[in-house]
Amino acid sequence: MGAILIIGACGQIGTELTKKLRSIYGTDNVIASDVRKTDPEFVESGPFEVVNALDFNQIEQVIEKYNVTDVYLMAALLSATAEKNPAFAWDLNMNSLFHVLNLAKAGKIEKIFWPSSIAVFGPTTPKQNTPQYTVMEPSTVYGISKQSGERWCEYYHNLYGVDVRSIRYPGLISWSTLPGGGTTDYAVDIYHKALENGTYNCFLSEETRLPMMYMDDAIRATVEIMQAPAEDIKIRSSYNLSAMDFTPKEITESIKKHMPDFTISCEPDFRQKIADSWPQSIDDSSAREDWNWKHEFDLDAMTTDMLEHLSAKAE
Ligand code: AKB
Repeated sequence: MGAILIIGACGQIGTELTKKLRSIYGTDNVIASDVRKTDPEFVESGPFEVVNALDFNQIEQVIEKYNVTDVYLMAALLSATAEKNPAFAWDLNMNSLFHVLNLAKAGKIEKIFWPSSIAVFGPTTPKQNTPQYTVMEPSTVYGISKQSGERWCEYYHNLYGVDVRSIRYPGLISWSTLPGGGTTDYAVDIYHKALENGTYNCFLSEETRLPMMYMDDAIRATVEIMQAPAEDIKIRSSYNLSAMDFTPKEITESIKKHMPDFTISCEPDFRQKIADSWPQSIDDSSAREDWNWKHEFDLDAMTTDMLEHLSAKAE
C-alpha cells in the first residue's frame, strides 16, 4: 500500500479520520487536504495540501507527488447547507466523486472510501429498522446526490473493477470537531450549550427520532471497512450502519443524569422537514454479517464521554 489521501480533511469526520489513520499508518503516509487551511495546529500536524475537490488536476498531482493508493473523499455539502445552495451541492458532491472514481478507473489509485448517508432514504421509505434494500426516494438535494453517488460507485465497481467502499453514516456526534451544516447537528450543539448555558433551544421537535452514532464508532467502522478483504465487501453501493437512535427529549434525559437542571425548548425550522423524511432507526445486519461491524457506544455512554471531554477542554 502507498500513501493515503484524505480530501476534505478539515471537516467533522476528516479531522478525526486523519488522526486515526496517522496513528495506524504513520503521519507521513497520510496526506490531509482541503480547499483551504483552517485550523493551523491541524494543518501543521503532518503533510497537508490545498486541494479543491472539484479540480481533477490538483487531485491527480497530489496523488502522483505522494504515491497515493487510497483516497478517502470526505468533501461534501451536508443536508441543511445543500438546501440553501442546491446547484453547488450537486456539483461538489457528484463531480468530486467522479474525479476520484475516474482516477481509480485509470489505474492511478487502488482503493476509495466515499461516505453516503441515511439521507439516501426519503418520506416513502419504511421508517423503523429501515432495511438495506428498500424504497429510496430522497427529497433533499444532499440525499439525491448521495443516492446517485451510490449508484455510480456500484457501476464503477461492476464495470471497471473499482474497489470503492461506502457507509451510510447516521448523524455523527463528536466532542473534538463541530459538524458543518447537517440536520443532525443539534445532537452535538446540545452538549456544548448544556455546559455553556444549562439550556438549549433545539431546531427539531422534541419527539423527532433519528439514527445517530458516536464519532469513535464511525471512525472505527471507516477503518474496518477499508481494512476488510475485498471479497467481504459484497455491497458496493453503500452499507447501512447503525449504533443508536434517539429524540431531542431522550438526549435531554441522558444529559440530565449528569446535569439535573438542564432544560431544552424546541423551535423547529426548515430542518424539521428534512428530519421527518429520514428513517428513525436502521437495520445494519449486512454490515454486521459481511465485515463484522459492531458498535460500542449507546446514548448514555456517549453522553458521559462527551461531557467529560468537553468539560476538560473548557478548563
Ligand atoms: C446531515 O445531517 O446532513 C448529516 C447526515 C445524516 O448525513 N449528518
